[in-house]
Amino acid sequence: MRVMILGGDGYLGWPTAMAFRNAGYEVCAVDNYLRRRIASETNSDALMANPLLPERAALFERLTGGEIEVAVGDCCDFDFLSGLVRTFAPDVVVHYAEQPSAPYSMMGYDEARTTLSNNLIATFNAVWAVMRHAPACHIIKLGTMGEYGTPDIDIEEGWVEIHHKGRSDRFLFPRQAGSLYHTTKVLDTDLLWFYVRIHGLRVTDLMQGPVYGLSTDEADLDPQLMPNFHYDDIFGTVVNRFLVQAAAEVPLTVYGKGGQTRGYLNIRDTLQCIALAAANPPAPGELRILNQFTETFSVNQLAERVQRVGRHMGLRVDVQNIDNPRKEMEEHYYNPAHHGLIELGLEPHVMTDEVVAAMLEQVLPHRNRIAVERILPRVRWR
Ligand code: USQ
Repeated sequence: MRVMILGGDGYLGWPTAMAFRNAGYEVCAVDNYLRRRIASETNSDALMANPLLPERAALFERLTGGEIEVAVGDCCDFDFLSGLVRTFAPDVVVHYAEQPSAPYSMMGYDEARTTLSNNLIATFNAVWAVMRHAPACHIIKLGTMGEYGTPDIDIEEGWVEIHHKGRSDRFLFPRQAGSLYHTTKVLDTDLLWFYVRIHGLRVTDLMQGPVYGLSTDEADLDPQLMPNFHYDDIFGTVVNRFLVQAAAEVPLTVYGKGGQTRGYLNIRDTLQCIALAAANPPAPGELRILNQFTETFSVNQLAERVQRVGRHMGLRVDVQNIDNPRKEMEEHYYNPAHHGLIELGLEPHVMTDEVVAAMLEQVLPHRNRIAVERILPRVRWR
């Protein structure tokens, strides 16, 4: 099997590339370093310096003997992407090549436009490149649980049966995202559904919650193979931020009341989910939607847990409720379904105190690199 990873330099893209290669797939990792560039422009560089893709791939090959092909270029450039799909002939395209930060997308016009155009055109080009050169290829697209928002009803796995005036039909579950970034993922889903309906593509759209952690089988081989780990307010996600804040003994930044509840997963489970999706493709003409998380937590529950474990390790960890920079519900109903990946064989790594302690142990050696001015929110929704 041949897998092309779009966004192969990212927090998830690089670990995914290594995991597929170790599982025996031929792998091509594609990236234009957009996230590195905008993280540097916003003073949001990752905690540890990560080598560029060719260097990472060369190191991985030295350590494992497995070759990862690297292509540096922009998925928004159709000639580049379609040429690559034609020559590499993938069986699976994993599409992560999106501007991934909700706060970045809310900074101003330029950042919003970059997010909108990058995310939608990358998806559009991936669809067209596959239709032209590899029509049987399975597209695995990373969506987000944030597409659904926080409705006051149970969230289904992508689809819902609607009964209306004595008739019924199946539709995409209603979506109402809370940032422009999350909205681009809603638009991606609509775009994919259109091309699946009309052209019979086979697509898996994974509605993923916030991911945490920095340990995978391959990343653990060498510090230079670690995923890029952000803790700033723009590219860092909440669990990773809390770990770094605890390590720096800076109060944990709970936004608002802290009742915001989301579905979380360990980075190891992201890798499992992608592997399971790839090994079990949907039929041509099917848009399969899977909710990709293993456990739900409120922000307060996460903060309590990191505080408890951090204190146990001798760290001075306080929790501070700060003015919420986002426009979101701080107390709400949240009950999303997530059966599909479990049925495919996902075995969750749940967030025990031991897991939190192990993540803190990985962060602590880097504590003198933590720039505390990147911790408090610098972007407001309004
Ligand atoms: N939050 C805090 N304190 C912080 C950081 C975040 O209370 O210091 C809160 C946020 O207000 C939010 C929740 O934690 O209610 C999650 O925020 P996040 O920054 O971890 O996640 P989010 O911005 O929603 O985006 C992240 C990824 C994105 C992915 C998404 C999944 O950056 O790529 O799509 O998680 S989900 O959240 O389910 O939409």
